[in-house]
Amino acid sequence: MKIGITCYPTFGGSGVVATELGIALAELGDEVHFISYALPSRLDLPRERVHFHEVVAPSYPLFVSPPYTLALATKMAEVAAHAHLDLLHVHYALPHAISAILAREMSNGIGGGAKLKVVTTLHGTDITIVGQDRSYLPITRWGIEQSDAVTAVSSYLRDVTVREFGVRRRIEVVPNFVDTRQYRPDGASPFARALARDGEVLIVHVSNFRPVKRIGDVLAVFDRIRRQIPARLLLIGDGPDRSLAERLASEGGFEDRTIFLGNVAAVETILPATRLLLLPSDAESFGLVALEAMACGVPVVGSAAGGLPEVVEDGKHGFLRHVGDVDGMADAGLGLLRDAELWKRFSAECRRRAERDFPTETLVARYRAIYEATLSG
Ligand code: GMT
Repeated sequence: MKIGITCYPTFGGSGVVATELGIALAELGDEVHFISYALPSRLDLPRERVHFHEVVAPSYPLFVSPPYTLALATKMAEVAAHAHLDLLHVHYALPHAISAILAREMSNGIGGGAKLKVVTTLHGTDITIVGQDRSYLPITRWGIEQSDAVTAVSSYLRDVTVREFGVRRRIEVVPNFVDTRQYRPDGASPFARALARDGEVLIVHVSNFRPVKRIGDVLAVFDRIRRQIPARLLLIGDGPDRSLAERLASEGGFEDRTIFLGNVAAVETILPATRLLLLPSDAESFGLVALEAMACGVPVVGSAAGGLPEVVEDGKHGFLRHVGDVDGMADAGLGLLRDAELWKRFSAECRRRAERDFPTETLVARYRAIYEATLSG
């Protein structure tokens, strides 16, 4: 197959999943064309059968902002025509699904070829936050309805989409996946191993530092833990609430126990050096980083909300508490960190679950089956 993939090229989970999917498809013999405004953060080129097409949205004094949606649609149609694409698989509904539908309409019938198809994968805030803004809800719903196939990364996200958007069409749940050969318990780099001082445990949080991640809770949980045992907090990623995190650590007097690493492409070299991942978000549709941590044998303490319980089983791969229950999360985390045998058991269960339930091969095959059904439909 010849597949166009569009995603946000940043460090977020939707871009990571789209990139890993594209790489895996190319390894299976498909031809993959990434179409975005920058090279996806985890896409290392050159690679056989993988191409990248940069979208540039020129500015003009009359435009409020450069119309990226239109430039993207134009580029999609152009690539579809030149590379003879079978379908466009877009990750994150807005504006990618809209651009893809426009591209499909533009491409229709060009060269007498078959109609270009559009597969849309819903990832999270495209549905739970952005898509529900009244300014965007009708067009998000239209994008979902007009796509040839739609997938969601968890049952939670599918249910929210059906409930909040009132869509009746089929939405298939295809969970995210992890490459367990790359994410492994013995994969820590010397750099990562040297981050903890003698006797300290490393606790990690990875995110885009947006309000939905509840960065204040990450710091509050860590503060409670570090008062009881020697610990250090690694913060990976960047975003609007990073300065809040820096301020909270400094006001709390534990600045020297926090390390801000910023955006890191190779998180698989850091995660295995840590003992606990904190993910106390308001809601994660899936929580890809939790799965990545689990593949590295790292248990998770986070919120019993959204799709996270579909990835982390409370009491088996970590502990999930009500959103905002920082005392409960700290107690659960301490319980694990203080009991070496319990931690070992959880760690082994984490790895087992990643290998058994979220392997790349199985879930990439699910996407391929959706492509095939869409193309023959
Ligand atoms: O939706 C977002 O806020 C961004 C998106 C991303 O690009 O990181 O995250 C979502 O998609 C990920 C990949 O499917 C999921 O693992 C994250 O849970 C989800 N984020 C939220 O639901 C907050």
